[in-house]
Formats: sequence, C-alpha cells, structure tokens
Amino acid sequence: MCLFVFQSCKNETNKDADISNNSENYKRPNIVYIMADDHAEQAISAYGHPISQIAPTPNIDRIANDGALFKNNFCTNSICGPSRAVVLTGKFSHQNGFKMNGNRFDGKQQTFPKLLQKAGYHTAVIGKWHLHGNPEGFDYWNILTDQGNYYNPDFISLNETTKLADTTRIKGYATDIITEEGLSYLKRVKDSDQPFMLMLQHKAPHRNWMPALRHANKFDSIQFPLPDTYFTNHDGSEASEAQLQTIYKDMYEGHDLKMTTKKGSSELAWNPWKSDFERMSKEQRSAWDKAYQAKNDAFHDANLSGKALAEWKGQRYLQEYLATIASVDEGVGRVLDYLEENGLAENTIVIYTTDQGFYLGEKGWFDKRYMYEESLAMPLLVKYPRAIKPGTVIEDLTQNLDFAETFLDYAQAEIPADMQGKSLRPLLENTFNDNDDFRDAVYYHYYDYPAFHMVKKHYGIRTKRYKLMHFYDDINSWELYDLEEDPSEIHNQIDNLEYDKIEDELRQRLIELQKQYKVTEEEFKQAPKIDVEKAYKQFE
Ligand code: SGN
Ligand code: CA
Repeated sequence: MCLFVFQSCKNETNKDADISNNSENYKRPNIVYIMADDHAEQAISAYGHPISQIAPTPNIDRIANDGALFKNNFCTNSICGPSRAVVLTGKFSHQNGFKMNGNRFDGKQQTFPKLLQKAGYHTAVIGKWHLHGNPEGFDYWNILTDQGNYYNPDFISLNETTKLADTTRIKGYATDIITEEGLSYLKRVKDSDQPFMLMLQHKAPHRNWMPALRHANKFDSIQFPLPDTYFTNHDGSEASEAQLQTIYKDMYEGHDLKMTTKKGSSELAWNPWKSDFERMSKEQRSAWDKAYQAKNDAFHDANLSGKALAEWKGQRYLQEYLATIASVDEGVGRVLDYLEENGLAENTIVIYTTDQGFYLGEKGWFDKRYMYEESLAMPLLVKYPRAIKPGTVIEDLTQNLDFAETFLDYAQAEIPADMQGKSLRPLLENTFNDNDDFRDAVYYHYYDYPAFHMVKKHYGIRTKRYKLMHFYDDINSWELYDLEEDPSEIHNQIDNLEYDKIEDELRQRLIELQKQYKVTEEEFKQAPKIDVEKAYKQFE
C-alpha cells in the first residue's frame, strides 16, 4: 500500500515519462547509499517516536520529506557484518555464507556493486565495512579497520602505486572524516558521464557512543522519556532472560557511560577497551575531560542508587547515543546540499539506512540481535526526485534483502535469478497494485551465539500482525506475539489455546518460506550444550 502524506495517490505516479525502463531517454540514476551503524528508528524524527522529537534529525528527514519512508522494513539477521553481506548480495546469510560477525565475507561471490560496475557504473565504498578482507567490486574504497574508532580512526585503502592495502590513521572525528571523504568522491565524479554508486557508511551511532567534541554537551540538560518497558521483561520468554544487554547491569561505566571513578577526577570507571580513549590526542582528551567534568561531578554529588541509578544510566546512554547521531545528521545535510548545489539531486537516488535496529532502553536493553521489533526494524528512507513523489509512506513488508535488486533495476542491469529479494521500485513509484501483498511475511535467522550479549540462536517469521520465533541450540523454546494487541511483545502467546490456529498457520508458512529460501534443517539443528559459565565469563 502506498500513502502520500499531502496528495492523493491516484494517477500521480511518475513525473516524467523518461523514467520508464523502456524509454529511450532513460538516464540511469546515480546512487548514494548512506548507511549508519545501529541507528534505531526511534532516533530518526521522520518515524515520529518520542525520543526523536526531542533530538530531531532534520537532514535525514529531508530524504523522507522529498521521497519515501518505509514503515515496515526489516533486516534478515540483526547484526552488522551479516546485514551488510545481505545488502551486497541480495541473499540470506545461509546463502551468502556470512552468518556472524567473526566470519569472513567471500568477496569472490556475486554482489550488486560488481554487477553495477559491469553495467558501466563507477563504484565506491567509504567508511565502515566490517566484512574482513578488502572490498571487491569497487573502483574506489577507503574503509575503517574492523569496527572503526570515533577519534583518529584508521582507514585502509588501496595504494595505487604498490597495489597493496595501506592503513592510515586520520586525525579527527570519524563521522566528519567519512562525510568529507564522501564529498571529495562526489567532487571527483560529478562531471563524469559515467553514473556512480557511492556507499557512505558511518561508524556512528555504534557503541561506545563517543560524540564529537562540539556535541559533547548537546543533551546535558535534556530529560529523555525512558521507554515504558524500561523495567519490564518479555513475559514467558526464557530466551530473553539469558541476555547480557541490560543498560543498568551490563554497560561498562567508563567505556560506555563515560562515568568517572570519583568527584574531581577525570579517570574513567570500568573501561576494558582502552584504545577508544587512548588514541585521542592530548588536546582532544583535555577538551573531552573539560566537557564531561561538571556533569560527572554532579553525578557523584547526587549519590544515586537502585532505580534512580538505573534511570540515570538510561539518560546518560541516550544523551551519548543521540549526540553521535547529531554529526551523522549534519553530514547527511552536507551531502544533500552538495547534490543540490551541483545539479546532481534530480538524477541521484539517495538512501538512508543502517545495518539493523537497536534498543534505546526498551526492556532496559541496548544492542540488537533479537527478532523482537526494536532490533528487527531497519530504517529506510529513499529519495529520487525523478520518480518518487515527496511524502510517500510505504507500509509493505520489505527487507534489506531487496536493496540489491532495487539498485540493479534502476541501473537497468539484469537481476540474477539467484537473488532472493524483490525490487522495491514498484513501491517507490506507486505502480504496485494495492490489492496485492508485496510480501505477506518476512523470514529471519540469527546465528551469533555464544557471543557478545549472549543472545541465543533463533529464526522465525513475521507477518503484518504476528510473529513466531524458535530459539534453539542450547535452548528449545518458541515464542508467539500478536503485534496488534501487544506491540511491545510483552506476552508470549505460545501456550495460549486461543492462538492455536494462528500458530499452526504461522508454522506452515514458516516451513514454506524456508523451502522457498533454500534453508536446510542443518541450519537450525540443536547443538550439544556449550560451557555456559565459560561463555558468560568471556562476554560479560
Ligand atoms: C562490539 C560491541 C558490542 C556489539 C558488537 C557488534 N562492543 O563488540 O556491543 O554488539 O560490537 O556490533 S564494543 O564495546 O566493543 O563496542 S556490530 O555493529 O559490529 O554488529
Ligand atoms: Ca551494527
């Protein structure tokens, strides 16, 4: 279904005739794909959640205002590397081989950048890559090492003379450096006849949420509304009890929350990964300490404990997380301005997304991984003035699995039969028949266990209204939620007889989807018990 906020849908599809693939005048669009890391929908003001109305993202919102906002876009596996591999290949994790963060992406396989290159596009990737191994299919690349760091990050790029990968530390703040790099790339290609595709991929707002110095005090005086479920668990969910991602239990007070050991000191409390702070220059560190001193001293004076302390931590987390987004939003604004000022906006598709959803205190949590709504939902905003009407809102079920085919479709390149998604173009251009379902259900599978945050392996199905999940491996438990009656997924209905018929239908559809996507039983076999105690010690 396609809704326009300001105008009616009728007969208002495409502005120009020449955007049809069959038209001789079709001019292939450039693509600027901006991807943040862990940017929750709750923190993008276009999505309307309460937190984001206090910390708005006006520039990211420009993309939705001028184009389309997807309300039900989901990832297939809520974790960084795997999500990126799905985007590149248009295939589920079990097909592209990259199931969890520690894996190495097989760069020899088919990806959409390679296919675009073949179709005559100039391709580039700048920023977070996190697939281990150098990018293939890109004419230009300059990527962060591994997870990347906020201050003075290391980048890997190809040395044109030696043809070897060089690592260079660039002084400054990662988000700003990535934006600058993106703008330099646009300057280089803007006058070329060749269409281009740029993937501009930020580190922010990934853990450990270090804001730019200019934003270090941005939200100091703001009280954010903590989610209603801040102290509530999923009722009847064995699988959600085992996690290590509760803000007030599992966050590191120094590394994550920037708390100090005592009043008057700038020495950080628990900070096991020192490199994020130690890599700062003296000037950066002293400006940082100056910005945090008063607020940290006020915390020591308040002498909080129990619930009040847990709430304080939630506030500090939101302040830090949202302050890192401020620089992402500024960067998006600069890119959009550049495209407009240089006559590129009309024929460039701009996408804003992230690798998966994220918890901002719902159930008391941070991080992602689960198939529950907060981490399953993946923001998606797309603008393309030649084809997408401003203010388009798309409610259909879509996935990161669909991105590759969408880009190939717009580039008039052939879409390989083994890709597993669907082009989003009919939704974007409102040519999809509203009486049909674009997709009746999405399939999901998370594998990364035991690992950070100890979220158990699980797979499942989500329809517009219901969700059925199976947590397996060293657990064997099913969960069923009615998202209409219980949007926060507090009540697991798996043992409620009233839901028996729905459960049967969901199980049936789940099996069909697994068949369609070539999932074998090998994929979700029960494993021998792991040494749980050892695993918890490793990841606490
Ligand atoms: C790091 C984070 C984790 C996070 C993983 C995966 N810890 O290990 O909190 O879940 O990355 O994130 S940190 O303190 O080192 O940042 S992902 O985005 O790469 O999937
Ligand atoms: Ca991520």
